Amino acid sequence: ESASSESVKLRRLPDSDSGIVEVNLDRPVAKNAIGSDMLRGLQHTFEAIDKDSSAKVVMICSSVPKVFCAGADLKERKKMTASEVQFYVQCLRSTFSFIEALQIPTIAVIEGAALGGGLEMALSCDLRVCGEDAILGLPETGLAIIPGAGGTQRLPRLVGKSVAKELIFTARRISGRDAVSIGLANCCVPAGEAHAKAIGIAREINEKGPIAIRMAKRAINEGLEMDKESALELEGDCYAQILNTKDRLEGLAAFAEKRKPRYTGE
Ligand code: CO8
Repeated sequence: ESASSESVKLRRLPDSDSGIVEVNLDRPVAKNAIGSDMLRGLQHTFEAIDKDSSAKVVMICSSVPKVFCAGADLKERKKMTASEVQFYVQCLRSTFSFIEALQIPTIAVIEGAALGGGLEMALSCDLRVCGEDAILGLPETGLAIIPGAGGTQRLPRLVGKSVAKELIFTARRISGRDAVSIGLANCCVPAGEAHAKAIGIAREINEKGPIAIRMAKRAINEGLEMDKESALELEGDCYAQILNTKDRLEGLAAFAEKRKPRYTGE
């Protein structure tokens, strides 16, 4: 285990799971609220993951019981000037955009509260796995601010305009089950089992062709921001990048030989 900061820890799973990396939020005194130190920790950790070509899938988890992340650090915020807040929010925004733009898939593992910036971090991930005790919400309007780290954009892209507006205007907190029913979370499992569920999904991803996974993520994320014709062209470009890979031939060979493929990412 390597420490990126006091409150953010990076761990690589052992043996056959070594393509799976876990980012653990660990700031129990503030329910994983993102203070400046944690924000720096997140930046360094995700930069390290981005440079690590052996990382195939990332899980963002919490080491603190009953909470994923309580959002921005409201105690630190109270002491900040408006320009310090502005700088902090800029860093938060760019960190979440960096997470969203990582080439490999990301999974947020949500047990307990994911509120404000905490939910916005989860929204920057590709998948969200909830425990039944999960509480998700954007409480910002209740604090007389708006979700300023992607919430007004990423939430409606996921659940649609109307449902996102209701959640943001009312600042309502919803359960893991309700999050699944509106398409905010991928699945909801009994409390305490979200981590195991996410590992299962990460393993499924980890055994697929890594270049294919990266190209699929790129085609989906970039394609959905384009008109359909351009997006289909992008899909074609992404496909072309897979054509000359060793892994594609390995996939065909494994099928013919009725065995599991062994992909190397080449
Ligand atoms: N910041 C700082 N400290 C916090 C935070 C927080 N966000 N959340 C909890 N804490 C602290 C509490 O103050 C408490 O400290 P102390 O022991 O000194 O009193 C300690 O953590 C434990 O908290 P609780 O006793 O409340 O623990 P519970 O288990 O009862 O509840 C909750 C946990 C549900 C997480 C609850 O603490 C809570 O609702 N917290 C506030 C969540 C919130 O409103 N977050 C949204 C913040 S706004 C935001 O994230 C905006 C980001 C985008 C920026 C854009 C700005 C323009």
